[in-house]
Amino acid sequence: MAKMQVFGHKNPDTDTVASALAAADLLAQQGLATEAVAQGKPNQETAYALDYFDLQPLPVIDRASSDEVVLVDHNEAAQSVDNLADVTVYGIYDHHKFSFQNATPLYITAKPWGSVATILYYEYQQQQLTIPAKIAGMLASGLISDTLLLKSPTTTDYDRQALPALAKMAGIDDIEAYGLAMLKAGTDLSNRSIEDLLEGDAKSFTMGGHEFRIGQVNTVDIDDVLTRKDELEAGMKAAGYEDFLLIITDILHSNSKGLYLGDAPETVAAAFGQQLTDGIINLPGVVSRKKQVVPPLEKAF
Ligand SMILES: [Mn+2]
Repeated sequence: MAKMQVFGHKNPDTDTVASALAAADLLAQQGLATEAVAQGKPNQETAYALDYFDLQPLPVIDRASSDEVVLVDHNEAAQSVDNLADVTVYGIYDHHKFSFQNATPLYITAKPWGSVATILYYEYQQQQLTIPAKIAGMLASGLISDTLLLKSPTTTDYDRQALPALAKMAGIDDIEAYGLAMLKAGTDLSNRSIEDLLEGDAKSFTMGGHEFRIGQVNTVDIDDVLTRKDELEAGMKAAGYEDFLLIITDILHSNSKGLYLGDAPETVAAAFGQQLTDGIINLPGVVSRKKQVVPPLEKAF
Protein backbone atom coordinates (compact mmCIF):
# COMPACT_ATOMS: atom_id res chain seq x y z
CA MET A 1 0.00 0.00 0.00
CA ALA A 2 1.15 3.50 -0.75
CA LYS A 3 2.66 5.40 2.14
CA MET A 4 0.24 7.81 3.80
CA GLN A 5 0.94 11.27 2.41
CA VAL A 6 1.35 14.18 4.81
CA PHE A 7 1.09 17.67 3.35
CA GLY A 8 0.33 21.31 4.05
CA HIS A 9 -1.52 24.00 2.12
CA LYS A 10 -1.11 25.23 -1.44
CA ASN A 11 1.57 27.92 -1.88
CA PRO A 12 3.61 26.14 0.80
CA ASP A 13 5.37 28.32 3.37
CA THR A 14 8.04 27.35 5.88
CA ASP A 15 5.57 26.29 8.61
CA THR A 16 3.69 24.10 6.18
CA VAL A 17 6.84 22.33 4.92
CA ALA A 18 8.33 21.96 8.41
CA SER A 19 5.05 20.59 9.76
CA ALA A 20 4.68 18.06 6.97
CA LEU A 21 8.23 16.82 7.59
CA ALA A 22 7.72 16.64 11.35
CA ALA A 23 4.24 15.10 11.31
CA ALA A 24 5.41 12.42 8.87
CA ASP A 25 8.36 11.65 11.15
CA LEU A 26 6.27 11.70 14.33
CA LEU A 27 3.76 9.24 12.86
CA ALA A 28 6.55 7.10 11.39
CA GLN A 29 8.13 6.87 14.85
CA GLN A 30 4.76 5.52 16.01
CA GLY A 31 4.81 2.79 13.38
CA LEU A 32 2.89 4.29 10.44
CA ALA A 33 4.27 4.34 6.90
CA THR A 34 4.26 8.01 5.91
CA GLU A 35 5.65 10.33 3.25
CA ALA A 36 5.98 14.12 3.58
CA VAL A 37 5.02 15.93 0.37
CA ALA A 38 4.11 19.50 -0.63
CA GLN A 39 1.70 21.24 -2.97
CA GLY A 40 4.41 23.25 -4.64
CA LYS A 41 8.09 24.15 -4.64
CA PRO A 42 9.62 25.80 -1.56
CA ASN A 43 9.64 29.61 -1.52
CA GLN A 44 12.99 31.41 -1.09
CA GLU A 45 12.68 31.55 2.70
CA THR A 46 11.87 27.84 2.98
CA ALA A 47 14.64 27.00 0.52
CA TYR A 48 17.09 28.87 2.79
CA ALA A 49 15.99 26.80 5.80
CA LEU A 50 16.07 23.48 3.92
CA ASP A 51 19.53 24.28 2.60
CA TYR A 52 20.76 25.37 6.06
CA PHE A 53 19.72 22.03 7.54
CA ASP A 54 20.90 20.08 4.50
CA LEU A 55 17.45 18.79 3.54
CA GLN A 56 15.94 18.24 0.11
CA PRO A 57 12.73 19.99 -1.00
CA LEU A 58 9.65 17.81 -0.54
CA PRO A 59 8.25 15.98 -3.57
CA VAL A 60 5.55 18.11 -5.22
CA ILE A 61 2.01 16.79 -5.68
CA ASP A 62 -1.32 18.31 -6.70
CA ARG A 63 -3.32 15.13 -6.08
CA ALA A 64 -2.96 12.72 -3.19
CA SER A 65 -1.87 9.24 -4.25
CA SER A 66 -2.49 7.42 -0.95
CA ASP A 67 -5.94 6.35 0.26
CA GLU A 68 -5.37 8.04 3.62
CA VAL A 69 -3.75 11.43 4.14
CA VAL A 70 -2.72 13.76 6.95
CA LEU A 71 -3.30 17.50 6.59
CA VAL A 72 -1.01 19.98 8.31
CA ASP A 73 -1.37 23.77 8.55
CA HIS A 74 -4.73 23.78 6.70
CA ASN A 75 -8.10 22.11 6.79
CA GLU A 76 -10.12 23.84 4.06
CA ALA A 77 -10.68 21.98 0.81
CA ALA A 78 -9.86 25.12 -1.21
CA GLN A 79 -6.31 25.06 0.17
CA SER A 80 -5.85 21.31 -0.23
CA VAL A 81 -5.23 18.73 -2.94
CA ASP A 82 -7.63 18.55 -5.87
CA ASN A 83 -8.87 15.06 -4.95
CA LEU A 84 -9.33 15.63 -1.20
CA ALA A 85 -12.97 14.51 -1.44
CA ASP A 86 -11.84 11.13 -2.77
CA VAL A 87 -9.41 10.26 0.03
CA THR A 88 -9.76 9.62 3.76
CA VAL A 89 -8.29 12.20 6.11
CA TYR A 90 -6.54 10.22 8.85
CA GLY A 91 -5.63 13.30 10.87
CA ILE A 92 -5.11 17.06 10.94
CA TYR A 93 -2.58 19.26 12.74
CA ASP A 94 -3.63 22.88 12.37
CA HIS A 95 -3.80 26.37 13.86
CA HIS A 96 -6.40 27.92 11.54
CA LYS A 97 -10.14 28.31 11.82
CA PHE A 98 -11.97 25.16 10.79
CA SER A 99 -14.08 24.70 7.72
CA PHE A 100 -13.81 20.95 7.33
CA GLN A 101 -16.31 18.29 6.31
CA ASN A 102 -15.49 14.78 7.43
CA ALA A 103 -17.14 11.53 6.50
CA THR A 104 -15.21 9.40 9.01
CA PRO A 105 -13.85 9.82 12.56
CA LEU A 106 -10.32 11.25 12.58
CA TYR A 107 -7.51 12.63 14.73
CA ILE A 108 -7.57 16.41 15.03
CA THR A 109 -4.90 18.34 16.91
CA ALA A 110 -5.70 22.02 16.70
CA LYS A 111 -4.46 24.86 18.90
CA PRO A 112 -4.65 28.62 18.37
CA TRP A 113 -0.87 28.93 18.63
CA GLY A 114 1.63 30.81 16.48
CA SER A 115 2.65 27.89 14.29
CA VAL A 116 1.85 24.26 13.61
CA ALA A 117 5.55 23.70 14.24
CA THR A 118 4.90 24.61 17.88
CA ILE A 119 2.01 22.14 18.09
CA LEU A 120 4.24 19.38 16.72
CA TYR A 121 7.03 20.23 19.16
CA TYR A 122 4.63 19.56 22.03
CA GLU A 123 3.28 16.41 20.32
CA TYR A 124 6.80 14.94 20.31
CA GLN A 125 7.20 15.91 23.98
CA GLN A 126 3.88 14.33 24.91
CA GLN A 127 4.76 11.07 23.14
CA GLN A 128 8.27 11.21 24.65
CA LEU A 129 9.81 10.90 21.19
CA THR A 130 13.07 12.47 20.04
CA ILE A 131 12.96 15.21 17.40
CA PRO A 132 15.77 14.63 14.86
CA ALA A 133 18.09 17.68 14.81
CA LYS A 134 17.29 18.62 11.20
CA ILE A 135 13.56 18.42 11.82
CA ALA A 136 13.98 20.50 14.98
CA GLY A 137 15.75 23.06 12.79
CA MET A 138 12.87 23.12 10.33
CA LEU A 139 10.33 23.38 13.17
CA ALA A 140 12.25 26.33 14.62
CA SER A 141 12.23 27.86 11.13
CA GLY A 142 8.48 27.36 10.69
CA LEU A 143 7.86 28.87 14.10
CA ILE A 144 10.09 31.87 13.31
CA SER A 145 8.40 32.32 9.92
CA ASP A 146 4.80 32.25 11.12
CA THR A 147 5.44 34.45 14.17
CA LEU A 148 8.00 36.75 12.50
CA LEU A 149 10.53 35.93 15.22
CA LEU A 150 7.86 35.90 17.96
CA LYS A 151 6.74 39.46 17.10
CA SER A 152 3.38 38.66 15.51
CA PRO A 153 0.32 39.03 17.77
CA THR A 154 -0.41 35.37 16.98
CA THR A 155 2.55 34.47 19.22
CA THR A 156 1.70 32.59 22.43
CA ASP A 157 3.74 31.57 25.48
CA TYR A 158 3.85 28.05 24.00
CA ASP A 159 5.71 29.47 20.98
CA ARG A 160 8.06 31.50 23.19
CA GLN A 161 8.97 28.36 25.14
CA ALA A 162 9.23 26.03 22.15
CA LEU A 163 11.58 28.17 20.05
CA PRO A 164 14.67 28.10 22.30
CA ALA A 165 14.14 24.38 22.96
CA LEU A 166 13.95 23.61 19.23
CA ALA A 167 16.91 25.87 18.46
CA LYS A 168 19.01 24.01 21.03
CA MET A 169 18.12 20.61 19.51
CA ALA A 170 18.97 21.98 16.06
CA GLY A 171 22.27 23.55 17.10
CA ILE A 172 21.16 27.12 16.34
CA ASP A 173 23.27 29.26 18.68
CA ASP A 174 21.89 32.69 17.85
CA ILE A 175 18.15 32.47 17.16
CA GLU A 176 17.82 36.16 16.28
CA ALA A 177 20.66 36.04 13.74
CA TYR A 178 19.47 32.81 12.13
CA GLY A 179 15.85 33.98 12.08
CA LEU A 180 16.64 37.34 10.50
CA ALA A 181 18.84 35.73 7.86
CA MET A 182 16.07 33.25 7.02
CA LEU A 183 13.33 35.91 6.92
CA LYS A 184 15.52 38.17 4.79
CA ALA A 185 16.16 35.33 2.35
CA GLY A 186 12.42 35.45 1.69
CA THR A 187 12.44 39.19 1.00
CA ASP A 188 14.65 39.25 -2.08
CA LEU A 189 11.89 40.33 -4.43
CA SER A 190 14.07 41.58 -7.28
CA ASN A 191 13.87 38.40 -9.33
CA ARG A 192 10.27 37.52 -8.47
CA SER A 193 7.55 38.02 -11.07
CA ILE A 194 4.50 40.18 -10.42
CA GLU A 195 2.33 37.07 -10.44
CA ASP A 196 4.57 35.43 -7.86
CA LEU A 197 4.46 38.50 -5.60
CA LEU A 198 0.67 38.53 -5.77
CA GLU A 199 0.02 34.80 -5.66
CA GLY A 200 3.06 33.38 -3.82
CA ASP A 201 1.26 33.46 -0.46
CA ALA A 202 -2.30 34.29 -1.50
CA LYS A 203 -5.45 32.79 -0.02
CA SER A 204 -9.10 33.14 -1.01
CA PHE A 205 -11.88 34.15 1.36
CA THR A 206 -15.58 34.76 1.04
CA MET A 207 -16.45 38.09 2.67
CA GLY A 208 -20.13 38.96 2.76
CA GLY A 209 -20.66 37.43 -0.66
CA HIS A 210 -17.47 38.95 -2.08
CA GLU A 211 -14.79 36.72 -3.51
CA PHE A 212 -11.78 38.17 -1.74
CA ARG A 213 -8.16 37.31 -2.51
CA ILE A 214 -5.54 38.30 0.05
CA GLY A 215 -1.85 38.02 -0.71
CA GLN A 216 1.06 38.88 1.55
CA VAL A 217 4.67 39.62 0.80
CA ASN A 218 7.48 40.21 3.29
CA THR A 219 10.07 42.90 2.65
CA VAL A 220 12.62 45.11 4.35
CA ASP A 221 11.47 48.11 2.25
CA ILE A 222 7.76 48.60 1.55
CA ASP A 223 8.30 51.56 -0.79
CA ASP A 224 10.65 49.49 -2.91
CA VAL A 225 7.81 47.01 -3.52
CA LEU A 226 5.43 49.90 -4.28
CA THR A 227 7.69 51.11 -7.09
CA ARG A 228 6.00 48.27 -9.00
CA LYS A 229 2.49 49.46 -8.05
CA ASP A 230 1.23 49.86 -11.63
CA GLU A 231 2.35 46.37 -12.58
CA LEU A 232 0.91 44.93 -9.37
CA GLU A 233 -2.46 46.58 -10.02
CA ALA A 234 -2.48 45.27 -13.58
CA GLY A 235 -1.75 41.77 -12.24
CA MET A 236 -4.55 42.07 -9.67
CA LYS A 237 -6.96 43.13 -12.34
CA ALA A 238 -5.92 40.27 -14.62
CA ALA A 239 -6.39 37.78 -11.76
CA GLY A 240 -10.10 38.54 -11.96
CA TYR A 241 -11.16 38.52 -8.30
CA GLU A 242 -13.87 40.90 -7.06
CA ASP A 243 -11.46 42.16 -4.41
CA PHE A 244 -7.70 41.77 -4.14
CA LEU A 245 -5.64 43.00 -1.21
CA LEU A 246 -1.86 42.62 -1.18
CA ILE A 247 -0.39 43.06 2.29
CA ILE A 248 3.18 44.31 2.06
CA THR A 249 4.85 43.66 5.39
CA ASP A 250 8.03 45.26 6.71
CA ILE A 251 9.51 42.42 8.76
CA LEU A 252 12.06 44.66 10.50
CA HIS A 253 9.57 47.21 11.82
CA SER A 254 6.45 45.00 12.05
CA ASN A 255 4.30 47.30 9.89
CA SER A 256 2.36 46.84 6.69
CA LYS A 257 0.77 48.72 3.84
CA GLY A 258 -2.07 47.26 1.82
CA LEU A 259 -2.54 47.62 -1.93
CA TYR A 260 -6.22 47.16 -2.73
CA LEU A 261 -8.08 46.76 -5.99
CA GLY A 262 -11.78 46.03 -5.94
CA ASP A 263 -15.36 47.17 -5.73
CA ALA A 264 -15.60 48.03 -2.03
CA PRO A 265 -12.93 50.61 -1.13
CA GLU A 266 -15.10 52.28 1.54
CA THR A 267 -15.66 48.99 3.34
CA VAL A 268 -11.95 48.14 3.27
CA ALA A 269 -11.04 51.60 4.58
CA ALA A 270 -13.65 51.29 7.34
CA ALA A 271 -12.45 47.80 8.30
CA PHE A 272 -9.04 49.19 9.28
CA GLY A 273 -10.14 52.70 10.31
CA GLN A 274 -7.65 54.11 7.79
CA GLN A 275 -7.84 56.11 4.59
CA LEU A 276 -7.42 54.39 1.28
CA THR A 277 -5.35 56.72 -0.89
CA ASP A 278 -4.64 55.79 -4.47
CA GLY A 279 -5.35 52.16 -3.61
CA ILE A 280 -2.90 52.16 -0.70
CA ILE A 281 -3.88 51.82 2.94
CA ASN A 282 -1.58 52.17 5.95
CA LEU A 283 -1.74 49.22 8.30
CA PRO A 284 0.41 50.24 11.27
CA GLY A 285 1.43 47.33 13.49
CA VAL A 286 -0.18 44.78 11.18
CA VAL A 287 1.84 41.65 10.38
CA SER A 288 -0.70 38.84 10.66
CA ARG A 289 -3.23 38.21 7.91
CA LYS A 290 -4.97 35.63 10.07
CA LYS A 291 -5.34 37.78 13.16
CA GLN A 292 -5.18 41.40 11.97
CA VAL A 293 -6.47 41.42 8.40
CA VAL A 294 -9.12 38.74 7.90
CA PRO A 295 -11.16 39.35 11.10
CA PRO A 296 -11.67 43.13 10.62
CA LEU A 297 -12.52 42.57 6.94
CA GLU A 298 -15.01 39.84 7.81
CA LYS A 299 -16.61 42.15 10.36
CA ALA A 300 -16.85 45.06 7.93
CA PHE A 301 -18.22 42.97 5.07
MN1 LIG B 1 1.13 27.99 9.74
